[in-house]
Amino acid sequence: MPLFANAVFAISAEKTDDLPQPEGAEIVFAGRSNSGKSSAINTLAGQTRLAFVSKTPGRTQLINFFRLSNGGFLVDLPGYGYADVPDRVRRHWQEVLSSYLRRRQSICGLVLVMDARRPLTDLDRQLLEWFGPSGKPIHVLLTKADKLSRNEAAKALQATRLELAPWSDQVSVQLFSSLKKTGVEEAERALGGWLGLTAEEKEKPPAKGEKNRGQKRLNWIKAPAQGGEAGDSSTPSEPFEPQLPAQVPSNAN
Ligand SMILES: Nc1nc2c(ncn2[C@@H]2O[C@H](COP(=O)(O)OP(=O)(O)OP(=O)(O)O)[C@@H](O)[C@H]2O)c(=O)[nH]1
Ligand SMILES: [Mg+2]
Repeated sequence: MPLFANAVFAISAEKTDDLPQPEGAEIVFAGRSNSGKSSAINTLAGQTRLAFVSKTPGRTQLINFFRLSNGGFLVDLPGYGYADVPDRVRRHWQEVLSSYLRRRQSICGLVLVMDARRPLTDLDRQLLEWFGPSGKPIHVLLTKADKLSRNEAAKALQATRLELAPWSDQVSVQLFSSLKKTGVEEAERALGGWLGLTAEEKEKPPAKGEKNRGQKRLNWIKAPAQGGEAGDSSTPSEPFEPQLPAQVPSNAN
């Protein structure tokens, strides 16, 4: 059973004021429009229509929260970099995203979703600039890996890891495909770790006369997180002053 199989839609927010009170640890999915964020959430939840997927870029226009059975959340962000958006809307989203990523204490980690064919665009780097100073973990999914040959995919992975090597304490990178369902276990390990969930292989005691004696079941169990319960948004995390790149809009005159 997928790690996030019990995820259910909780709430949508259009602007920072609409954000729900932090209740549990939030795993945020961010990335360029059409990179496959909503698809990745569906894949990790083992569902087809939890998050809205579309061929048309820019379809996720709200911050969507999906509640997990352990009290945490998966958060699907609107994509950036979609050209066909009025400036006013683009600015609005840039402000909402940067503010959410920089200030929300309950975020426990960022999943940066990038098309394996076009990783680390300027906007992806800007996102890393916004979130990096938090010191919280970042897991990169190089999605649509099925569109590359095995060799090309390995090269994309290696090149991205190399570029992000200076932040290897904070950043991990993997290949992923929602279409082929590849990379799911690796992603589950990374994200489950943030929520204090660990895979434990348990042998089911065979009932008398039961078939499949000794069949193994993979269970995800809740492990105590440091500084509080797993999924506890009160887990200590210092506020930080982000180092904003020059192109980020600021309120200064
Ligand atoms: N081949 C392939 N197609 C994918 C994969 N992941 C997503 N797609 C397709 O890419 C398109 C965009 O996927 P979404 O999951 O909606 O992308 P998104 O990042 O949520 O897009 P926005 O909400 O617009 O930011 C859809 O047509 C998906 O079917 C994948 O791993 N492989
Ligand atoms: Mg989406």
